[in-house]
Amino acid sequence: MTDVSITRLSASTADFDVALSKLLAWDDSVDHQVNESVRHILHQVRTRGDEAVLEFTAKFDQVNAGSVSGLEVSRERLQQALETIPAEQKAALETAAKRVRDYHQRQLQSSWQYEEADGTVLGQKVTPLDRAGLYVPGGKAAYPSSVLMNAIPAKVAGVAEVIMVVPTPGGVVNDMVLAAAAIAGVDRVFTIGGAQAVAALAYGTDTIPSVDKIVGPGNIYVATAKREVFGVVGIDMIAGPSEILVICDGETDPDWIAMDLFSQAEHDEQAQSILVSPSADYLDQVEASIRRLLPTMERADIIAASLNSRAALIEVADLSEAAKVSNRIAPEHLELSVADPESLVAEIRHAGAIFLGRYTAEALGDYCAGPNHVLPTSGTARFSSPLGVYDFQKRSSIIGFSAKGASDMGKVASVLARGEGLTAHARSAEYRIEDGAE
Ligand code: HSO
Ligand code: ZN
Repeated sequence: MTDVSITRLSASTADFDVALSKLLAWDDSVDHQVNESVRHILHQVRTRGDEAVLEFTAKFDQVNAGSVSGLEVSRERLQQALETIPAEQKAALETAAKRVRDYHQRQLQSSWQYEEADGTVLGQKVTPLDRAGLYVPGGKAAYPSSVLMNAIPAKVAGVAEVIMVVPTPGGVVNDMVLAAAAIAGVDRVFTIGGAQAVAALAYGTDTIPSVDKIVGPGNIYVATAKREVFGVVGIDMIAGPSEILVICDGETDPDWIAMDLFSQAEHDEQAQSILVSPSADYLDQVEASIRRLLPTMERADIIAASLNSRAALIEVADLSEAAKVSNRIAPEHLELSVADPESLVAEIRHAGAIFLGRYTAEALGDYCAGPNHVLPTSGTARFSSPLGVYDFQKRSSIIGFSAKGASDMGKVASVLARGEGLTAHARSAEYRIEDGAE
């Protein structure tokens, strides 16, 4: 069924706020059944290690390996995948990887230090994580581009070991995913998935080393497992369905905008595509394009379901009001398909990635622009940022007092410590107070 009926809203109506809130809500209700089975899997892997990983992999993926080492993909196999995929795919992956690497290089943070007049030294030491785990979904959702987007920032940060897990239901391996892993410099790959893979990465087994942080998208079982192991290891964000919001002044080819909306809608029935424009006539034109183009789409069913349940065409008074609506939504992807995107971007406060001008299709950002395609969804761009090198670096504070500094600050610390009733703290600081300085 590829019939569409898309929600139409106007920012000038009294019930706009209520209608918008309704549009943005999506069903992320917890599934107790899933929670329970994830907890069981985590416990089994934590206590029984490799043995449990093997059992769950046989049960869920129908892959029977004699040992977990048998589920590791050799470096030769990764290299072979790289050499056997079509030359055009290899070249595209390499171009994308280079651009992603160049962009992320600029995010590298370095350590810093400064000295106060009395010789006291303060600073921040930046170090990469030792090990990161990268979850790659199996089957149709196995995106080679996501391998690049997750692994390259880790490598740029200086993470010594990136360990990738990818389920291979029925033993089917995606060569483009393996090729992307080779290009991105992934160190080890295991063909395991689901909550059992998350557990193995979090707790470690005899064969699979434990990591410090787990990143990468996954289904409800993977997301639930990541939430559960958070604290034992770090995790990236838990991504919701993809979203795109386009602000258009009414001058871009409506077919282009229709296809941009489709590009996120085709990810998932729950994906959200929104067009905001000051021209009601233009909204009609894009809607006509949507109807005409939809039957030509391979994933028409998913697109139709997404558009019918979560899309909207929103009329606003002007581009400033469009920016306000967008800020309220805080979309994952925001296209400014207008004549002067630079001046409009000044009004944008919350968005995962901002695409400037009519030529900048969001799809370019998904693959090869350079910035990361792992972005905050569901309004979380209000307080969070794209995945980046900084997610794989951490900071240690550096504090070094001179004798004079220890004496001066010792007096301050002593007063505060005694105020808190912590005598050992106070006396520890007081030992370092120079008598002469009293
Ligand atoms: N748009 C997705 C990323 C992606 N697109 C991967 C294509 N492949 C993130 O919202
Ligand atoms: Zn995409």
